[in-house]
Amino acid sequence: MKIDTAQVQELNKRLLSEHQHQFEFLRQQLDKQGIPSDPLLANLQALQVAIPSWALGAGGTRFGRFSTGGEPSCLEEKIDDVGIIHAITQSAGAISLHIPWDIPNDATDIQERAAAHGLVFDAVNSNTFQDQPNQPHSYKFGSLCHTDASVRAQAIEHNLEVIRIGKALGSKSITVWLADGSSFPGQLNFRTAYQNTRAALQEIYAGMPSDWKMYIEYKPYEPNFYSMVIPDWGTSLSLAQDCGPNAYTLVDLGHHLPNTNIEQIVSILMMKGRLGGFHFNDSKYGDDDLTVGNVKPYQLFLIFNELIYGMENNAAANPPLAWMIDASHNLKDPLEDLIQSLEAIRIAYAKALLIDREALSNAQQENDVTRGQEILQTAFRTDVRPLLAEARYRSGAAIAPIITYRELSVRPQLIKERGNTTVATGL
Ligand code: PSV
Ligand code: MN
Repeated sequence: MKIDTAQVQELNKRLLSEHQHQFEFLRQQLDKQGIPSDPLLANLQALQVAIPSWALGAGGTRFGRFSTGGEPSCLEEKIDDVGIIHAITQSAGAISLHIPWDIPNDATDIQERAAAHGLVFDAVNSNTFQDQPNQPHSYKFGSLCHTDASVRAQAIEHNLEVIRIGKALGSKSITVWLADGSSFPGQLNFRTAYQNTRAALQEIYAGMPSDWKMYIEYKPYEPNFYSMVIPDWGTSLSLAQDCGPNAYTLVDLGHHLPNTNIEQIVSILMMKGRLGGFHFNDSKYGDDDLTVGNVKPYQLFLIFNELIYGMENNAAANPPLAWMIDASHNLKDPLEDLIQSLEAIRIAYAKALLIDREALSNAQQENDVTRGQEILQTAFRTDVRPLLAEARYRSGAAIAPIITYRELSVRPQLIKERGNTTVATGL
């Protein structure tokens, strides 16, 4: 299924006058504060976030899985689904593949299909957290950290294969997330596990084309519950530094212990020039992988505050970040959920762009704590939704994405085309 942009424009017509009224009101308010709207709109139009190929079907928990109906059953259909999101929002111009869940049969075909939707391929992700049929060695006791060199060699080769697949598609980066660790004290030697992992990552790094980046993701627990080999940003950073200049830390918002100050992590990683990218999601308790910004929108705003500060004060030459969503859930229509996530990311970004940075810096210098808080919260409490709608409208996308998605009857049509029982690969 492909969305006809003329249909989107047609639906926009009904919403246009109310939208223009709301946008004009916001524009005047911002003008009074000395904030011109056009640069904000240009920034929003430029922000593209990659959609993960594994989030297009209903997610499951270990207790069960409830299908949405019309789920994509192959990579081609996953690309079509991202194309639908992009046509409605013009802000999801990339797709991130997980291998071996999404191995293309013909890379050129797949690239052409993606290009027809205006999509490019973002980071490719390796998977050494599950055993695959006919795989000689098991990852039950780890992959890159394993005590047995032949298991490590198999996991290294898988990552090199992922790089080859990514190259054929035009990707420029690989994300490595390891489930490696231990569930019981005494199960492994921390140092040996770290050293094995470091040597393996160095081998994978050496196999990357010179214009590629490696993103090393961390996670404090799950599936291992006593120790993870890469539990935190410090471990990830040290491994990235030991690999080389093109290795970076990747921050997944769900991969922190409760109440961790993620914005501070972002700030320090950017200062070191080693923040590679983001997996956006939201959580209440752990790695819940819920819709971005639905539980902690203020935290998301504070993260964007540091991201923008980092981009504007970039002595360490931190490269442009890879923005990716990594969410999944078993209740909502995945496409609606992803549209909501995109909206939340853009709201946080737009609000953070409104922060009066000079005034904030002065307040910090003068230790005026109250003023610092007022400056942040003034930006956070501004309703920027008309700005987002205007950016979308100017890009030829929907003024109101969820309304448009529903009025176009996307899900019923997908169910008609694909049936009710298809299952998308993923977790
Ligand atoms: C692990 O929890 C993770 O965040 C990693 O990014 C995986 O590759 C992804 O989820 C998909 O399962
Ligand atoms: Mn992730």
